[in-house]
Amino acid sequence: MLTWQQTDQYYRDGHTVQPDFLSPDEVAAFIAEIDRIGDGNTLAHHDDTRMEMEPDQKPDGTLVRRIYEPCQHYEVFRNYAESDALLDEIQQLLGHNLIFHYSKINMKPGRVGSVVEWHQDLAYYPLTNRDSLAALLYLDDTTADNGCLQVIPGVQGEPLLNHTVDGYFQGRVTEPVDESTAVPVEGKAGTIIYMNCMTPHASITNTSDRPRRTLILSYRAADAYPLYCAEMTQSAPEETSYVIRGELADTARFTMTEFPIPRYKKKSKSLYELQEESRAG
Ligand SMILES: O=C(O)CCC(=O)C(=O)O
Repeated sequence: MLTWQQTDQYYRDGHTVQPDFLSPDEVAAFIAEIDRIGDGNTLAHHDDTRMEMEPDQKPDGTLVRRIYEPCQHYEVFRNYAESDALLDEIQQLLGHNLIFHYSKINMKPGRVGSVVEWHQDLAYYPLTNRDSLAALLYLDDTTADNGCLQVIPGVQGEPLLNHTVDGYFQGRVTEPVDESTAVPVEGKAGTIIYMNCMTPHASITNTSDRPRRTLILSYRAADAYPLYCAEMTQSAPEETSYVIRGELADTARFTMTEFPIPRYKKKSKSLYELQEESRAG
């Protein structure tokens, strides 16, 4: 369970970290499943309903950038997302009625692993309140040089940062970000990070030879209802969401008087592609 210092840090800073949350056997089982999923896929020939490849490689390159919705497709991840060890802690942060929202695995292979630019998750999927979080589980020892998560603490209660240009959603913050306040979150394989949906975060390219694989599971309080579910809204239209503990709420809880709706200029595969297109203008 989280200590009071950790829950305090989550409410104060918008994130908290717990080392050694996964056992070495759990990490090994996840890595074995990831290897199995990726096996036989190349940039030229891969299952694009299940994964996205690193674009900067030869057609026969095998580097995967992201595995989509692992909890929907692979039992080992779904069982873990439903485990009491994890839900008991999430309940400490979000209350006892919980919705599972979505999942992904960001692979960040050595030397090429893609950059993730500053963004706030709630910008992708507006909800009626901010009781939503991502649990990020490091599956490799993770430091600045293989692209650890960076967060800006203490701003989760403030208005959403601008993520638009000309009214269209860019998937990244488009106003200046004060990176002097950013904190790198390093950790050994097995570390878990709980991060509020309003916490600005980013990670740089992997400049090391080591991969930085991260399983990301997202949950929200049952009374945090989607405000908007269009085609490109994250995991719209609620395809992957279900009550994972407790009950569905009869009432939506509103804690904001207004919230920006992400309007997309064109369809893109993922955050990576959207941010790449945005950088290219
Ligand atoms: O993998 C990372 O470093 C950040 C993940 C993230 O923000 C995302 O995939 O939305």
